[in-house]
Amino acid sequence: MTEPAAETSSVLFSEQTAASATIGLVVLNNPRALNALTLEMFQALERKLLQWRQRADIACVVLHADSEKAFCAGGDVKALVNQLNASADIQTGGDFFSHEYFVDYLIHSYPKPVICWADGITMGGGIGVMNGASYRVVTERTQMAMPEIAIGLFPDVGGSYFLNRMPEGVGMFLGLTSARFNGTDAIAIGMADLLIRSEKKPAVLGGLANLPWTADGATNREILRDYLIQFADKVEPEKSSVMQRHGVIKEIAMQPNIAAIDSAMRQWHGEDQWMHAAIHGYLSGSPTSAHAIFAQVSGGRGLGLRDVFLREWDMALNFCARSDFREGVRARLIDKDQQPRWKPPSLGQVSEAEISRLFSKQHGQPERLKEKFDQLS
Ligand code: QUE
Repeated sequence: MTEPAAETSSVLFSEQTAASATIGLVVLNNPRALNALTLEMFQALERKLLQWRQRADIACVVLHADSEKAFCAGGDVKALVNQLNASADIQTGGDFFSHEYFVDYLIHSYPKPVICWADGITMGGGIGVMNGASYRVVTERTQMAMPEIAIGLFPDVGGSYFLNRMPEGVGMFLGLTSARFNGTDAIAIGMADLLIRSEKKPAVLGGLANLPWTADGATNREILRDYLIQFADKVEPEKSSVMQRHGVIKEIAMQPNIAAIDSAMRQWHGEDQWMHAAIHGYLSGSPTSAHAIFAQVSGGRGLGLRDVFLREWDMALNFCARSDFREGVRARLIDKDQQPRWKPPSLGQVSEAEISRLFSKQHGQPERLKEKFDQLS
């Protein structure tokens, strides 16, 4: 039987109970904003995921959306920037990002298997909630990107971690260009586990409650893998648009500094539409973000996930306080004039001092977030 959905209407929770276990279902339901995640949605997710984590009868959790268009376009940065502009209090940003990163980390460290059904647009903060799931499912409609450079931000939600675990140069390139990638690409670069055609979703989710669940999370993860694999398409990594271009991506992105990457981006001339769109994404993005992203990704190489989220939290607050972030959100999502006035307007004018400042801990250590992380282990 299925219990009725409850809690905030922008995230719906329900439970499906069969003989051996209960499945917890989460539906992102903010369709006017392509399911972009608000503070209230993160708070509701946190409450429910913490409850389900303690419940012996919950065998597995599913994150999905009912939309054909989007699983999740990101964090609701439009709402965030409107609030920042209205309140002048930087802790508005601190609160938003600590809830976002805590939910992401909670999913990464969840003791029960989590399925994320990432059908349609899955970008930025959507990738953040997807990435920690045990089974990241993409479909033939999945469109992914880390597009933060376009809004003067940086690929947060663990980007310092997962961009460094892609094939050589790919993470740096995707983070600097906001290039789109599809489900086949996601599997080829390690950002998804299974490609299942979207029309199979009712059958896949409908069968979950009747699997032979045990009391052990690790066993359940295996049971679930064997089940999901039956529905999956075989993916040929050589069909990946990203991996077909791995040679040129490495030539551009594997450079000792951002100035060298910038030259390589500008020197690329070709007919390839995918590369063209990617380089346009870089060239129209914030130069300050570009410089910071290089430092973020190259400096994030040795960090564990917990340290990554704590560092990104400091960065995010600095971006809220002073950077191109508000201007980028204004230009892309509020006024939609697509004419961000980046300050400074070119990479050569970005000072090292400004980049150091963006990594500084001037807003204090994220003590509260640290404590919450510690309570999970
Ligand atoms: C870059 C981004 C985001 C973006 C556009 C970018 C992002 C995000 C949204 C978004 C989309 C629709 C909405 C909304 C936000 O757009 O992270 O509130 O209704 O969430 O170029 O990083």
